[in-house]
Amino acid sequence: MTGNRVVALACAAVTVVACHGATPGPRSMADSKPVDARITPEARALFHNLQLVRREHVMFGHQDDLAYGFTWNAEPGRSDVKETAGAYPAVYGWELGHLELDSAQNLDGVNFDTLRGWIGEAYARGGVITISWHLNNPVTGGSAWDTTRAVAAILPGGAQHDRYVGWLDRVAAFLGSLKGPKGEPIPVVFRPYHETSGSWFWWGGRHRTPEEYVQLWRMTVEYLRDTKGLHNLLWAYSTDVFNSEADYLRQYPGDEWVDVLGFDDYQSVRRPGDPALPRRLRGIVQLADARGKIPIMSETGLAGIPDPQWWTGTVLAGIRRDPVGQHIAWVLVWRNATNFQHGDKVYAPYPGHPSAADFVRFYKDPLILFGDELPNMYAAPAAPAAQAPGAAPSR
Ligand code: BMA
Repeated sequence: MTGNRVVALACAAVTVVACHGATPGPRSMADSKPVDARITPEARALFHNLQLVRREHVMFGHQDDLAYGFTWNAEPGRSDVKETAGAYPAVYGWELGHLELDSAQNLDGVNFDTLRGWIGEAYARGGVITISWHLNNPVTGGSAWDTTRAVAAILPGGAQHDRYVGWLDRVAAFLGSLKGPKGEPIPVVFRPYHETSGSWFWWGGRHRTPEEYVQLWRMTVEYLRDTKGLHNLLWAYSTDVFNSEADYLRQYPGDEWVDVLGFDDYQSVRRPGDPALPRRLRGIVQLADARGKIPIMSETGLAGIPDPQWWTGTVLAGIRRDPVGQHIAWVLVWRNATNFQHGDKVYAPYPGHPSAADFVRFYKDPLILFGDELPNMYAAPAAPAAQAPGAAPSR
């Protein structure tokens, strides 16, 4: 949070009338609030600041940014994004898969103790933390991609329920151990059971009923929030690509159980000008605005980024194309994998990468925020309750 590129929230926070535009925004800041009534002050501030920032800007995120890059692994201070654009991302995505097994490292080889340090570092720098969880199949012990039916078995009364609760205890211990400099719990946008519309994970699509998914979600929220007392979480529901509201909401846990609405989309970004990208961005923003939630493009990317103009020509142009869709809070690209499983390659550039110059243009665009441009996301915005109902501004 340095320099004159830091954005001001004054417009969104105060001069509502002047900011009024054609786009429907959150109904009001009073209506728009986190689902946890006992949420920590920092996590509550994060929620409201995400709503304010997205009136004017879109934050850029990268998965595993500090953990490894194209040519390096676990080297302090390093980041392919920073080394290419000059700034760290605004949003840091992390992954908990295998924490449930009490493993020292996650399924991608990231050590959990080191990860705790990186999360603290990113938070201290003012970044936003979001965490996914590719947990193993609790019935077979296979991976998240083992689609043997398992959801019913971990619901209360199911044969694996106790095992699942034990897994949640480990997740709770980790999420509860994330502490800021004053000992405050670090806010986390927690995004379990993602890409649920697809059928490649055991919690997805064909492998459970929508009702079972809803029960799993609610049970998980209740256990971590109410039983384990974690109040530093914003809850992010996410599907894969969707083409209608009904499609998106098929297994939606309900407005009382979700803070953030996300979708993962690696399809509409394969070529410039695909109308599905602005259409889906518009769709998720409208869904979120109607509910007082925060819309995000929770995962995207083009493996290897073979198009040298991809950042501005496909991503930025797609975001700008729709006046509603551009109110997405963030767009996060996937990890710069070093193990090349699942067809992974880099999703963010590194110095010398063919798209590096375009990535710098993307960074410099006033719409897009990196870590050096963020307002204080963890301080309560000025008088959020005074926010009038109405529209997000046009940009
Ligand atoms: C997937 C792939 C996998 C990885 C998993 C969790 O999308 O990147 O290689 O293990 O995410 O990070």
